[in-house]
Amino acid sequence: MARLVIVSNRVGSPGREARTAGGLVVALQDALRRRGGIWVGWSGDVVDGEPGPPRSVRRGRIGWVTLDLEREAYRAFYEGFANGTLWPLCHYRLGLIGFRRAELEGYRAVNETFARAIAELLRPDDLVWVHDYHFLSLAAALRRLGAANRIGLFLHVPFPAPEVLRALPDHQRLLRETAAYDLVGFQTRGDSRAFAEGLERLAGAEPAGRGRLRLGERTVAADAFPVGIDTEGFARLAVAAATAPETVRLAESLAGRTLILGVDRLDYSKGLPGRFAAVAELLERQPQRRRTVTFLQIAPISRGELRQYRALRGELDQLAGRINARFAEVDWTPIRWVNRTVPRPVLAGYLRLARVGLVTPLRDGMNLVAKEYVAAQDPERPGVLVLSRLAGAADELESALLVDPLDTEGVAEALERALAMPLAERRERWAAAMAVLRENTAARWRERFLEALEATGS
Ligand code: ADQ
Repeated sequence: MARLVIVSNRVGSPGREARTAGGLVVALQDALRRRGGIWVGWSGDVVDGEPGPPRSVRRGRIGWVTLDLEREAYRAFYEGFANGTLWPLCHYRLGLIGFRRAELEGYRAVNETFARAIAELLRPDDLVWVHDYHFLSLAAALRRLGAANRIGLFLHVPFPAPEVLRALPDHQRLLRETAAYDLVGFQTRGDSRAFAEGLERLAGAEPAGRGRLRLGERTVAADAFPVGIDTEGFARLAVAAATAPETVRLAESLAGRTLILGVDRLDYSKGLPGRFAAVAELLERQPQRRRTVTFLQIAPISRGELRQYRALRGELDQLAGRINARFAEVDWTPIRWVNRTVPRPVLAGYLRLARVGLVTPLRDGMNLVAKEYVAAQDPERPGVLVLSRLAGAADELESALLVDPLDTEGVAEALERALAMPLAERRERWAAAMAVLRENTAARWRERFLEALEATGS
């Protein structure tokens, strides 16, 4: 079996145990353990002046190699092109896109830096698996350094349709660089199709059969590999968490009220203002629900150094305050707004406690919270998932109550329907969703991707 080299912006770290690490990290670490391999990523440190050489740690068959980044290079790469340009572009938010040539150059320079570090340790038959939009240019940089390995990219975010991609200056070159991968994997068939169309229409690639495209000398395969979770593991975590002190504390604080729960990074792609408005709409239209429900939104601050993220936080603070002021009574506030990360075992307990999981992104590659919510439920008394059609997860979780996140009234109606749903229907919908999650786990996702990557010719 070929050795595996994984590249991602943040790396899973040696000390992180399955209990605290997310399902994806565990799935990737398992592959490294079995095949032997290296995980390469940013160390999390920025330095002034020239960064030192990469640092390596080894535990058994897995090595971790991390790079520091120079402050300005990091800013251009991470805050600039990756999160200020590509993130809004991939989430169809043209109005939020910022673009600076220097940031695109900085992005390429960081991709180049990673390529040089990887080339140093690469053996000829290593499989290289790169993750996400931070590294669209990495394979091209590796090829320039002579790497003939099979190199795959998995994109965790959506891929924009050609008409949206066209807004990005120099998109042809970025597409050509992406075509230096042997395989590009996406969350949904729609994303995979958008990539193929973009490559054909905007960069002049030709279809080469079996989902492959030819561009100049290179052939790149594109396909959908929807990310899964460790379904049974998360379900077990939720059972164990049901009686944990944190879960009991939340349950007692509800004083018999029904919990509607949202859990997201604080990101404008997650549709939080619309979600708050939908809860307000429910309380407006269904006065009998007042005092009987509590909406808890957990959203740790993310990318707080970017203006759009700070503005969103201000907007949500205001909105939560206004809705609470409108509906609250001396012994009840409808919205609990918590900007904190929750340890995974605790999160599993909260998800199990919630009668409704409310997941309403305006666009999302997959959305694992939706899947975790389903896996965490008590099979005897499962809650109901209200899920945006624009999350990749909606392709698989057809038995959820699917909503259009911009339709505030529609989301409020779905909430009412979820709250009123008879137990038999809840069980039926949950069982259908759970069957999908048992079939497509994180481990299955990883194996499908690696099999497809091994099947590409280098
Ligand atoms: P994210 O945008 O971060 O990921 P998501 O998939 O929902 O979105 O969450 C990733 C993980 O973070 C989940 O396991 C979730 O439990 C955890 N998480 C979120 N909020 C948390 C909180 N408050 N406390 C603790 N844990 C929290 C990107 C893409 C997604 C895609 C994933 C994986 O944007 O579309 O599903 O990668 O491919």
